[in-house]
Formats: sequence, structure tokens, C-alpha cells
Amino acid sequence: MTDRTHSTPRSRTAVLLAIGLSALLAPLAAATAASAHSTLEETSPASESVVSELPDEVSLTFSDDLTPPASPGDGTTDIAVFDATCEDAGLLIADPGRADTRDCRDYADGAPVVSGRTATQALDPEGAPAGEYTVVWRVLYGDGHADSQLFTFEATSAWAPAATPSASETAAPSETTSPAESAQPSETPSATTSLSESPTPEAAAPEEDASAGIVIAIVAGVVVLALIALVVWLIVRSRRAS
Ligand SMILES: [Cu+2]
Repeated sequence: MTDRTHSTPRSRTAVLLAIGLSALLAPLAAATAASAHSTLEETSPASESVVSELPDEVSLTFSDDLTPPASPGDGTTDIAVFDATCEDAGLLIADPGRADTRDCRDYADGAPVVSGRTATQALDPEGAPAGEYTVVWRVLYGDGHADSQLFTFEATSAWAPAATPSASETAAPSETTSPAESAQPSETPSATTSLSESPTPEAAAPEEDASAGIVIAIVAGVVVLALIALVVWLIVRSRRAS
């Protein structure tokens, strides 16, 4: 206590003002970091929309530019599309460790393409049934943060082949090698299991990021208010003392 009296109230007030100002900037910095995330603006098909049948591609457009994959299929951008027979598709975001999508068909055809604010995934809709589809996506934002979410849409009709189906109607079901059967093996691309096999920690990170940012901002705000009160009190007290 005796040492402290050597410093004048004015210099001590200045130091406390500096501390208060720097603390004032902390929540601003935290808020900026939290709001720097790009956000999903629209999808095609739109979330919860109804379309006639599974389209040839799905796309997602965000508020800011995405970070394109360093190489095709590096996993930073992944868009999978599952039909309603894939019961665990909805779990891939909520509880990826429990989701078993090994037997699910992913209609994604090839690697996703990132261009500016948009990520597009070509689909192979052959044989796609009517019903609900779940799009599970993962992207890398321009600020380097990953995000992963899902949305659904509904197809009112099953995929219809361009050719007339009369040929398959007359064909006996007991035929050993129908063209349809020989085409089957190519239906399971490796992308089908990539989301479930390697649930990355980034999947859950964004929400933690956001809530942590809010908590930091609140705590910092309280600290700033306390510091401002302290500075004001010290100024008042130093003026009374002098
Ligand atoms: Cu971010």
C-alpha cells in the first residue's frame, strides 16, 4: 500500500483507462470473429421444397466465398444425398458416431464443385424413388472454418427412364443377367460412406464456436462494465482527493 501512494492518482487513472479501453475492444473482437462466418443463403432444391423427381444436381449458395477443395475429394467439401430408405441420414449431423449409412445409396456423382459462394454436386438420379431426400453437406468457409449441416426436400415421383419401360415388363424376373442387374455394382461409390466413416471433429465445431463466442462476448461485456465502473469511481475519488 505504501508504494502505491507514490504514483499520482492521475497516472493511475490513465493506466486504468487504458485497461478499460483494451477490455472494451475484447468483446468487439470476439463478436467480429463470431459473425465472420459465412451463412447458407439458399439451396437448390430449396430446403423442405417439393420437386417432381430427384434433379441432376444440388447446389448450396452461401453469403461469402467458400474455400475450394485443395484437391478433388479432399473431404473439405462434401455433399451427400440420401433417399428415405437411409434411416440414419438425419443422424449424420446430430450424432455422426451413431449414424450407420453403410447400406445407404449416396446419389452424388463425382466430386463437388466449389465456385465462389456456391458448392454444386452432380447427382446420378437413376432409380431414385419418390419420397424425402436428405442432403448432408460440409463446406469450408473463406475464413477457414468448416461447417456441416443437412436439409431435406421431397420428390413426388420416382425417377423415370427416358426409354419406354415396356421391355422390362415383358422380361421374366428370373432372368439371370438383365441389363439392370449388371448395372447395379456401380451404384456404390466410395463417397457413400465417406461421411459416416470419417466423422471429422469439424462437424460439431461450428456450433461450439458460435456459443463460445457468445459466452466470451457476454463475459467480456460484464468485465468491461465492471472496469468502466471502477475507472469512473477512481476518477471521482482522485478528484475528491486532490
Ligand atoms: Cu468462421
